[in-house]
Amino acid sequence: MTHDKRFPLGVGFLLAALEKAGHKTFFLDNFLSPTQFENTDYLMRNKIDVVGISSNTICSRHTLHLVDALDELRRTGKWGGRIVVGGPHTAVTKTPWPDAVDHVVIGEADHSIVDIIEGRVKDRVIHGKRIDDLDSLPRPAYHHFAHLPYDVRVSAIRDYPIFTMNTSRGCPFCCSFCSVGGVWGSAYRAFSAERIVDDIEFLRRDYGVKGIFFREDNFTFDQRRLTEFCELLIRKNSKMKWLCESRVKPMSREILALMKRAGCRWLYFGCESGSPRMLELYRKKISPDDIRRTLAWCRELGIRAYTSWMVGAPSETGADIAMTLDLIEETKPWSIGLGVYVGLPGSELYEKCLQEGNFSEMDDIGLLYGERHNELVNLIYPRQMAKAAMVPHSPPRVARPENRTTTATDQIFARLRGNRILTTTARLLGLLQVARLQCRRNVLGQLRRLAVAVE
Ligand code: B12
Ligand code: SF4
Repeated sequence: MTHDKRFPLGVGFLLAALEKAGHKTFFLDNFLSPTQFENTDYLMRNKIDVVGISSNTICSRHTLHLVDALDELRRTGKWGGRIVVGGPHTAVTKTPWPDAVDHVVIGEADHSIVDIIEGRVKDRVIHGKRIDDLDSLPRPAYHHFAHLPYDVRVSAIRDYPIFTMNTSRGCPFCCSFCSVGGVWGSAYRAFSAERIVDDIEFLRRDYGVKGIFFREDNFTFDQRRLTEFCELLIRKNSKMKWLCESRVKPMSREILALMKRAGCRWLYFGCESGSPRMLELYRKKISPDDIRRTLAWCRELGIRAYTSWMVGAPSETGADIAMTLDLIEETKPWSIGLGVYVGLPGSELYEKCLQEGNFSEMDDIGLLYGERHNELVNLIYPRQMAKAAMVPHSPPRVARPENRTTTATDQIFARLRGNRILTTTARLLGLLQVARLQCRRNVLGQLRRLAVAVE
């Protein structure tokens, strides 16, 4: 689980919609720090009549405990409000929500949350209306977040505070390991360039923001919007520094150069693998050459590239892992994150693994784990993080089906075990990820020496 604690902007949009409609709102974030509000008189003291819980799959256990605790308050007559659940998990869960939940919203709730609060909705399960004109939405309620101890720094930029923004929804790509399609669908909708710049100006004026981190799946997808946005910032002499998540393809040197001129200092790229076969399995629609080219442009232009890579997916072999390590070594990204695959409900690869029985464990919230997940985690992550990433987090387990088709990680482990040098490389990369160390020259030199000896 990430230690990055950024504003939950989805909730921010809902708070803003409710405030615009004249409602009084309260906000607590149990991921930021456990609040235990359900064990206090918080709800009664503040006369709160609806509790909305935002849940993703990883924190869905906690959501269920919270629903239970709130229902207990109702059963004992201490509180008489309604419970509403929303967030990414509602779109992908296969488990029915307990009866104590009055409303479940699947998808975007910017409109339905107001309808629910104002009593216009009778259905229990509501499919939130897809919002095509995102510019029509009020700005997220930053005032709820700004004073709380969220992460407002990023390693790539010295100045802070850096606030997060979310300016688009939906992703037209269908990477097989990713659940965003299942949560959001593939229709890409986005704020206009003018709206983004307006919001940036607001954040600068009201919060003294020094940088913007666009936390969304694909900030650069609409290249026309991206160009307009960059040109607008340059025309206004904005000098705001910014970072975003992107893809190595489609990407061009020209657009990267424009982004740099407009203040872009850091880009996140999901590279995933150096093996063409794995990239195909992941349906990334990128090749190792696309990774090479885009990372080279970033280096040339002085844009820092954080690259994310994955091991342990079904059917991956030791040779595939070696290709990943070779590509990392060759492209020398500014920063590296190496993660172990976990199957997320709502993703194509998850469904495939489920159908084929190609997994070793399913935990109580439906996440799938590959063969020897724990060993890979131990090998790659530092101790504290490895402990948290081990499976299962809590019983019950579902046993691995007998008819599983591959033993991918058998091969990976044969490679890793049989080759101390590769093992050391993997450990080193894991440390790099967590410490978010820059790949400084000495570290890269070390990596190169290790990788040369891999085969
Ligand atoms: C920024 C971000 C983060 C930030 C901030 C998290 C946050 N709460 O916003 C940080 C860095 C903390 C983070 C952490 C993690 N994230 Co994250 N994150 C994102 C990202 C890129 C954008 C979130 C966002 O702002 N979306 C835009 C807003 C508008 O959408 P939204 O938040 O879903 O809210 C809308 C609806 O869901 C609904 N809604 C939301 N809450 C509620 C509540 C109620 C009551 C109602 C009615 C409706 C409702 O209405 C909102 C407005 O329309 C999404 C990808 C994505 N496309 O959403 C992944 C995503 C949410 N993250 C994901 C994951 C897996 C994680 C981590 C587990 C990663 C990890 N390995 O550690 C952790 C979990 C941390 C935790 N315990 O919550 C997955 C969740 C998948 C799932 N099935 O649940 C996503 C979808 C990405 C993916 N690859 O699939 N993440
Ligand atoms: S990994 Fe990124 S590009 Fe691929 S489907 Fe998910 S959000 Fe879209």
